[in-house]
Amino acid sequence: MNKTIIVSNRLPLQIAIEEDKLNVTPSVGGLATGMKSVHADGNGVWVGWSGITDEDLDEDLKPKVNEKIENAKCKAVGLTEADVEDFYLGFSNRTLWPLFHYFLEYTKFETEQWDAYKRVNEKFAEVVLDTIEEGDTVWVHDYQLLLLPQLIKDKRPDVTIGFFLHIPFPSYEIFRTFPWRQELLTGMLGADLIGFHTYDYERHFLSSVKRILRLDVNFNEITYHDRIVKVDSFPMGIDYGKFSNAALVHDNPDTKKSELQKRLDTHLNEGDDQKFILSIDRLDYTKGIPNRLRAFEHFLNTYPQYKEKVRLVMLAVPSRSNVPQYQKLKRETDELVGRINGEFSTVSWTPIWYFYRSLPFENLIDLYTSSDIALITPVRDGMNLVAKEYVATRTKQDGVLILSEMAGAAKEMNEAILINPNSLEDFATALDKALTMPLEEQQSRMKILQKRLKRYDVEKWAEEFFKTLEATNQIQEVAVSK
Ligand code: GDG
Repeated sequence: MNKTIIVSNRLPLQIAIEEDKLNVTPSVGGLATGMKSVHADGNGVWVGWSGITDEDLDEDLKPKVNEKIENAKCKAVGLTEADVEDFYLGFSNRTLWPLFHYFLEYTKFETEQWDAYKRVNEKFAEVVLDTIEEGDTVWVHDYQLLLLPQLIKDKRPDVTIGFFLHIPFPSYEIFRTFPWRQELLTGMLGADLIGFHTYDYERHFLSSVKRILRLDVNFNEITYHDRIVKVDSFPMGIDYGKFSNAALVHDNPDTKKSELQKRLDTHLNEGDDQKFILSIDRLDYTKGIPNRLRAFEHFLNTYPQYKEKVRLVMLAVPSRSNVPQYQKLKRETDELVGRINGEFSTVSWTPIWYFYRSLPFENLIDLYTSSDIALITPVRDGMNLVAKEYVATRTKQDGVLILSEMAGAAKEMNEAILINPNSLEDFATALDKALTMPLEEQQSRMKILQKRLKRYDVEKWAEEFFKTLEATNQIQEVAVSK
């Protein structure tokens, strides 16, 4: 039976070794969350790194770890400490991530790290090539593996390959600054179908292909050697049912309340017009956290009537804390929260509740369902699934989403209040508008958003991608037989 091989940097699980005991938990993050149902449904194998370096994996424990990985329908790619340092923390997160999110000032171009990137992409290729059988389809994910499609195609031209980029593809003017721009583009062109979240990212990619590689581009098809590579946009959805059902269970009076929910309820009941504004992100400079905090301060100064009436509940999930820019961001965030709380707090009110940790899924639902407003304001974001998850949990269709125009999700969520995350004025006006929005308007906006997200959920997204991949294959066969 033909299978789908999903390939991503990390496997959708985290393995911790504590005193010779293995602890396996599902990973947090957009990709893992999104692909979970696709992987569980199909006859698939997921190839990726387990999160444990070769050096940390004891020979005695190895068989046990591999068994756990295989039981989860996964196959591990072994990475050394040097690989993690130079390929992951280095090239992926200090070159490609900032460059593709328009943070040129954070972008480092180091040949040694580029070499590590090539080396690790080859390691992935080896495992994938070992796993492929005739008729299989390979679906490669994200910016850590941009060279992988061509490495597979070189050895197995018969295999159908899809590639999806989860982050923005930057405009040509940004991309052209990248020293190995040709290699990266040709690496991606090993795929038969290349998918992006939005039409803009697709357009930027095609423009780079035309101008850097000087290839023929016909609408969204690229002629590359004797093949046709199709490029399209597939806005990623969420597992809508999972979030809306969890919210329904949460709302049921018979469901036991979590400690967090009890605390939230206590504060919500303190005053009739106490409102919660929620923000959830990985602690990443692309997510616009300092801007949001400064804007919240500006809002409290501009609209002092909201003092003691609103609270910003901010969950920042630790991420890439070995990269210096993330450490700097952590310090800046801590300082801003401290300063704003110091400036405005009263004996009975703390304006910002700040959690720097990852929370279990149930607590995430507590936060989504208890918040009157979601304030999701990245300065750049490929899509942003948190915005979609918030909408899915609003069982009574109340609540307002304030969303940055710079998130890919904004393209499909016009009924949210869209703002420019660099404008303090936009923030303040949007917060005031959200806090005074009549319930009927909240509900009419929410209903449209929910209908759209429900129809185009993550399964539909994967289905559309596969359908297009299949169709691309047929174009290929026609082109070859001509
Ligand atoms: C990348 C792109 C694109 C967050 N905190 C907790 C938690 N989460 C879950 C959320 C959500 C996911 O993590 C975050 O997804 P995002 O899409 O918001 O952001 P990235 O991690 O940056 O993802 C992004 C995505 O890939 C998919 O293509 O949308 O643009 O940057 O699902 O629910 N989950 C739990 N506890 C937490 O504390 N359980």
